[in-house]
Amino acid sequence: TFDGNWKIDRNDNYEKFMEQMGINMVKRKLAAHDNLKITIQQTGDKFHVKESSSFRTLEIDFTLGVTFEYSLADGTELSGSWNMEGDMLKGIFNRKDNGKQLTTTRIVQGDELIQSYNYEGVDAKRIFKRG
Ligand code: MYR
Repeated sequence: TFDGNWKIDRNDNYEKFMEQMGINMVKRKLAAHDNLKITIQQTGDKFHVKESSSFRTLEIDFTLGVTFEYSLADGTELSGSWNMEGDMLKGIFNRKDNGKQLTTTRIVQGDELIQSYNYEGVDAKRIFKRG
């Protein structure tokens, strides 16, 4: 289950990923230490996610398979959806500014939530611990 409070523990290749996304160096440095916390509550195929970081606090509701809009902290707008594939959440989103695809997955492994990202050939991970 994805339910619970998750705190960022470490990143893998996240700066390269943000660079591929076109995010400038100053913002990348800040974002690499954004102190991200997410709280996930799943009810059937509906999810409620609270996100808080040094940039902002917001709450997101989505239903598996249903397209919704999501803005990144830098204002980049995405549109897409999450689906469940076995134990994995798989998200396919498109940037509204250039139409390019960003894919992301979430999986719980042991006591960690691992979120992976791919954009234009660059992969990254952010790894969260319960907290
Ligand atoms: C959620 O489930 O938390 C809300 C929807 C998330 C949509 C996709 C997230 C992609 C985040 C990419 C971060 C990139 C920073 C350059």
